[in-house]
Amino acid sequence: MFTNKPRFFACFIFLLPIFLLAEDGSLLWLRYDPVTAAQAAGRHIIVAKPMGAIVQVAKTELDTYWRGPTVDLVLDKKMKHLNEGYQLKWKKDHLQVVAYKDRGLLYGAYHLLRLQQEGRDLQGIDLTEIPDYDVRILNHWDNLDGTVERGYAGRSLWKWDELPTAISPRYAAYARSNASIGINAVVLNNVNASPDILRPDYLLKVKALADVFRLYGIQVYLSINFSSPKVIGGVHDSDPLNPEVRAWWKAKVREIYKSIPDFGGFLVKANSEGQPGPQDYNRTHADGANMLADALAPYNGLVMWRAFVYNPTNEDRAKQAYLEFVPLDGAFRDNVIIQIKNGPIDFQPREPFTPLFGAMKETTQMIEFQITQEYLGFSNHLVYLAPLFKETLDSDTYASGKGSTIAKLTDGTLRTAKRTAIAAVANIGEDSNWTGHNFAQANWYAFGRLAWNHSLTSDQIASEWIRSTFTPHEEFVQPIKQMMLESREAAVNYMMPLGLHHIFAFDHHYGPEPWGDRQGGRPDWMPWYYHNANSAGLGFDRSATGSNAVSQYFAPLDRIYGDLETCPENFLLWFHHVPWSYQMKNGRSMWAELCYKYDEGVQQVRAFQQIWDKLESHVDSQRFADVQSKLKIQAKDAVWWKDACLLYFQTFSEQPIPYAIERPIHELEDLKKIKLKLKHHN
Ligand code: BDP
Repeated sequence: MFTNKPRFFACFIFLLPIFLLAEDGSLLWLRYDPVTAAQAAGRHIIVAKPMGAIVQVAKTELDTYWRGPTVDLVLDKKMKHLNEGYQLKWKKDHLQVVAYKDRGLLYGAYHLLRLQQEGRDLQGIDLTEIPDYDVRILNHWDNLDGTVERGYAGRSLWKWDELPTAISPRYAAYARSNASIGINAVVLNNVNASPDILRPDYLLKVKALADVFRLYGIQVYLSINFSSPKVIGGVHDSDPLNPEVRAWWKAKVREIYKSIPDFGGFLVKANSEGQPGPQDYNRTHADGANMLADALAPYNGLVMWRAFVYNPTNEDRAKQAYLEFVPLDGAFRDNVIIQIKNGPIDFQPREPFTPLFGAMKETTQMIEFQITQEYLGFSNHLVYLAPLFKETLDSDTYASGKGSTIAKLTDGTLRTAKRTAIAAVANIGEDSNWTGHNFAQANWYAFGRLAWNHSLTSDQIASEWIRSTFTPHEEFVQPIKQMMLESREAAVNYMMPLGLHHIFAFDHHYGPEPWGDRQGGRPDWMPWYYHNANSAGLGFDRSATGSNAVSQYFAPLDRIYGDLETCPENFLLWFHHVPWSYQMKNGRSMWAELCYKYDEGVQQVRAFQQIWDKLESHVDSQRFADVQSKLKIQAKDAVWWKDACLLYFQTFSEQPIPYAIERPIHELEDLKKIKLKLKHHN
């Protein structure tokens, strides 16, 4: 007996470093320790029979990981108002989770495990959680060949070639992670959709995924190609008013629901960036969306019709979605939701909100965010996105008077909706840590949490995530949280301060190229179209003297944005062409302020490096090294951005870079020669 002990300890000591080394981030925020027999003794997870498959998952999770008292999982059909939510209640000697739906019990179980993981005291707990949105959906831009458009975490999780025969264990792990933060729907494929996804052989693969996801309360949606009837259906065209086309969609939808009875619906990118759509047949977005909506209606399916539409016309790109969609207000079926990107251009580091929000009074609208960091340094830069998401959700549109925030316009408070929804483009791939950067996991987490409860603060979400993902030690949590909270503003500073936008390298969007130009290329894909630098100044004049995009905003925002003196400085160059010498509120010239902002961004990232290095002892070696090396890239990139933009804009401002800030270390001509060989798949 005694002889065993030292061996046991030796083995433990030997294994410990391996365990720490093998910390590859794959566990995400779900780091529950299984209970021991002793911990489980005397506590029960009680469920009334018969038990559905989702409730079974909830019970198994608690059976395996719950170290607290007995938990009673109760389904109460009188509690309709809870929707997919739940109540957690302390009852003398046990805890009760009450829900109206099976999913509610699952979410309640994850809530308990989260509280346990964060080390919270549950005595006397009494809370009710009801999700703010009905559909909380991730959009995967995954192609059928395994590539991911704008994906920076490896190839697609979906192994189309192996499905439906081989079911990767990661499918369930993925679904579980989503369920743990309340995500209840996913679009599997790229919005630039291949018609093949609707072929019978692919639908079998989709069904296999749906069967796994269903256990975690997740519904599957598909992006469709509007030309599918013609391309794979052998129909003469795809005109939404052609009865044959309509019949084809009806039959296709019937076929889908036969094997996937809880199928969610379709996401559609039509007449945008070269994708086919109803306008090809002189029909409207409403004609196209309603045709699909009619096919889906008998099954309670939804159409998420994207408003991300623009063409290379003389009209300011920022105005086009509004111009195309507002005249169609009221023309859409009630199972159509217009899916609108947070900003009117394209997921820039900072944009004002899209003015289409609230401008359609009789049409359901939802917001689309981008979690994947297409315009934020890919998975190399640490940028915590909750502040960006919150900034848009909390923006007051004034659509129905003061207080008409985008959150309230889309969550059913100010506009009635058959179902409300919120979407984000996923940052997930087959990398072992799922998201490429360990801190990019926080953005997936933050989206799920905000989709559930948009009044959570960025601070609360960061704190939860850090505690669950790393450690609950305050010496670690506080500085890391500060770093995360500052990181989005830092990225804006070193990339595009003061409202600058879209000055990225062509096509792949990594790194600066404010000088970028392609002979014969679309102007609305060129940086000069957006920054308009000349000897007079910098910025896009969207005021009444320019494109007048400001007029699309409700009063008083049209006036506030439209006047150089009242326009918030973080949107200055978004709405105005501003003289280099224009005096900012702090007394500096616009040129000097631009220089200081870029410099501040660089200094912020340097400070992140220091914060991280100082906390090494709190983190396992693998994740420490991963994050450390990415911060190095970010710091180098920040200097690259600063030098490229300041040296280039200086050729117009013809003024010195203020002597108080760090001097450029690059030559403009050298920076112009950088041509990264990054592929953008679509
Ligand atoms: C842009 C991306 C492009 C997407 C498009 C979209 O650059 O790859 O296809 O948005 O959202 O952000 O449709």
